[in-house]
Amino acid sequence: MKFTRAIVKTPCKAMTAGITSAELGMPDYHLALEQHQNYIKALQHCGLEVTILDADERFPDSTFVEDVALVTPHCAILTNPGATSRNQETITMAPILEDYFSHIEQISAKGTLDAGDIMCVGNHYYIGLSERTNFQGASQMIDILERYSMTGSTIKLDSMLHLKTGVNYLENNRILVTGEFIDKAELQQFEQIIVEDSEAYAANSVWINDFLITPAGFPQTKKQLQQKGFNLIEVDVSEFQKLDGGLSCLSLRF
Ligand code: CIR
Repeated sequence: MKFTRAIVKTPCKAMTAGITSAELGMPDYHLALEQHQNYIKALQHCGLEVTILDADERFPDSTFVEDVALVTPHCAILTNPGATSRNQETITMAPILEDYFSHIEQISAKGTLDAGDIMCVGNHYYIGLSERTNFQGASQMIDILERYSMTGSTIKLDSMLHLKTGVNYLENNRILVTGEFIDKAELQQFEQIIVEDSEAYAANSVWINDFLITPAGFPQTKKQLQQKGFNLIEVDVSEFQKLDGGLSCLSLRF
């Protein structure tokens, strides 16, 4: 898999009112802007051309662009985000994707889906059934994928926010995995790199073109990944963690 582009969206001041369960305090907007800049630099270091969208004060969580669309080699699929305050974020993403994709599809009500619940493994897409993504949303997604010669299947979440909150594909049949996903039957065919509970946030690391972007501040996971030979780029995203957002959520990569 080779990535050439990413789309990110500048955090807005209203991010301090974003949805969270983290109990880590309110994010510092100015520090978040700085961390976002460093995140962009990391994407560029991986060889990506990065499109930076303006902040949108109407949507506190809109910097987490990953949730509003699934981008595949054959088409882009706008989602129908499951949280009310985020549901209209797709409206601003639609015209942007038209610049890059000739086929654009959309998940519609009563299906809901956040693309943070989708993990791509080659031509196959694992879809988490979560509080944000319902069965109808996942079924619509699988139908769309199949129309474009791709496949999808579901994994039921117990308590995590999104599928990729706790499991991410690192290519070559390896997954970085924590918590409830370690024992999932659907994930047993992969070589598992297990992230201990105290560092669970680091399970959301992003493989891009033989680099692995990983959150700063998780020494056990870092050591483990280094020992396995990954080419790590650490980025401090503490202010996004305060909003339950991980590294992957901050970009669309294709
Ligand atoms: C939310 O709850 O929707 C945001 N505060 C965080 C979204 C994180 N996105 C992701 O895990 N894909």
